[in-house]
Amino acid sequence: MPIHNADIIRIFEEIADLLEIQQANTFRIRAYRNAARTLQSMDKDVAVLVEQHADLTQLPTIGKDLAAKIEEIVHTGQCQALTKLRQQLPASLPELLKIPGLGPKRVHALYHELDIHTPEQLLRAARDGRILALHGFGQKTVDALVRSIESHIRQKPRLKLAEAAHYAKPLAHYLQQHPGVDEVTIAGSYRRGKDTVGDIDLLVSAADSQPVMAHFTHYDEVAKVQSSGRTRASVVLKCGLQVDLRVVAKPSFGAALHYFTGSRSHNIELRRRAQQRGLKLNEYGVFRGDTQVAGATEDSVFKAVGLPWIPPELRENQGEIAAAEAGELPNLIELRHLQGDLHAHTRASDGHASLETMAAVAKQKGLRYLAITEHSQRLTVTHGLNAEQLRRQIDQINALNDTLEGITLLKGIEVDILEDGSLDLPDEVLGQLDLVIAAIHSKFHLSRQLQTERIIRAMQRPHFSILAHPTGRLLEQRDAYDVDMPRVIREARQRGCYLELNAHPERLDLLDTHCRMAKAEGVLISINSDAHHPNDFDNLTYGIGQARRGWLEKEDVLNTRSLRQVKRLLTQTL
Ligand code: DGT
Ligand code: CA
Ligand code: CA
Repeated sequence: MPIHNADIIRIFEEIADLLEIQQANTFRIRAYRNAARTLQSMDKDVAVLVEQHADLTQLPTIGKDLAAKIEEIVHTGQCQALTKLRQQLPASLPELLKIPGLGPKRVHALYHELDIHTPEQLLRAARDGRILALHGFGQKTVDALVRSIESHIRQKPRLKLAEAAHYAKPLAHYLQQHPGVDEVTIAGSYRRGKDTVGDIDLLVSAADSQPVMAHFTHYDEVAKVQSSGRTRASVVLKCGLQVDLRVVAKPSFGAALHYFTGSRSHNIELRRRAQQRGLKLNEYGVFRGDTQVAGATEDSVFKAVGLPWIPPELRENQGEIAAAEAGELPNLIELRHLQGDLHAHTRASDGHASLETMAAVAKQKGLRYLAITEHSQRLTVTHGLNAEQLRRQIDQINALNDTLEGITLLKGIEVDILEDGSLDLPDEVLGQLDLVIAAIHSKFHLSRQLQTERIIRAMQRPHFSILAHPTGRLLEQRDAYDVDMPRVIREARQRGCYLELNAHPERLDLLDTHCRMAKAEGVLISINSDAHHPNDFDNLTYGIGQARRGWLEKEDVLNTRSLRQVKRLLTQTL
């Protein structure tokens, strides 16, 4: 796919933003902005000029240095200058510049004085008075700031994957109903299994695009048609979600699917690989000269550039192309590999069903074991159990297990990690359980060091088995708490305990990058539903998606083991 002027403009603007936050030389900053404006006003892609070896310094505002950068971007898709800046400053900082009332000077101060780099952190600091204490911020400024951050956060409409599925699946089904449609696939970040998506990208294969377009724009849920052409359209649904549709002919379906699945950065890398082989790769196919050599299926596209098919979840340009080349792609975990679930609640704490019901539904979902892990006493809002109540549940589960067939309940607890890193129930009762999962439910705002030490102290307790929702984030609602995850993972390896990937679609709080880190350290991950309701076992699908994005294989996941094996692995933590 060609590098468009828009791609280069984005890079130059980001460089200028970051330089401004660094308070660099104003002439340097202006040079990038002017160059961006020049590219904006051109009526063709500068990439074409580069390919014709034209002298870019003939363009207004483009000197030698910027010409070289443009060539670099066209050839490599990247810009070293930006890569370097991104290593010096958090990537989220330029977003702060978009908040009315915040210029580079203020962003600089917020970052250096208060370590603020996201709108969420900024809002927190504005509300708890830390900003007011900063030089140059009066009460009026802070009040105005709170209002603009709130509206900024509101208009950043990324949708959780599960919510997006709720709208995208029926729409895909609706399109599939049209007689002229061969195939419908949801592409984009949705297909890559990202935890949140910015919009939905639908791809349709049809011989005649026009009737499909009309069918699409007449969908009942469409609130606004933003654009509608011969083969592409863009609408906004009543729920506010944007949907982009492309209709392509069969011979191009695989190439288009690959292109619109992205990520952008993976696409650029693959296109470069095609070029090295004397091929041209774009959304219509793979071409040698004017002859199409592949493109009807994704498989054919990869094959044409000498690679095996790469699962969409890996396509983030994080080493997947090299791994494919070396024949070392991971054999990614699938839902059917899970033999059990190690985190669930019943009515005994804040769940909605009985032990019997949860066991029956888990069994029906194909699971062979289910750990019951209520909250502990400290969490009064969730009716957490005290030692006596937990002992009673242990007896109940023992009795129930005698009557169950095809599924075994494991006795557990989701015990609170207290501020000092101790656990919310005495060792004596924890020692009677099959597993102890432990989690933070309070004091989210401790410093990175204190939070990390708190968790590590908890991990060192004698009966600790699994760290539950290890970053504490709620997607689009609550930031992760600040914790040194590499250190926690190393500690888990030494201690011989495990980390949870909480599959609840609002959490998914062991990030894909953490999964990869844990895998590299040999720390097993438990993919848990955190079910509070029988329907919640379906959460596991989302946990699997996130695990796949983290390159996890069956062997890397604790609860792919048989009951016997998992019991043995849990014994080592008790
Ligand atoms: P999102 O919607 O923000 O969650 O992320 P994506 O990845 O779905 O991004 P989106 O919807 O803007 O575009 C869908 C895919 O189309 C993207 O992953 C790669 C491809 N694509 C779109 N625009 C460009 C572009 O300007 N350059 C390249 N190389 N690929 C693009
Ligand atoms: Ca998208
Ligand atoms: Ca899109």
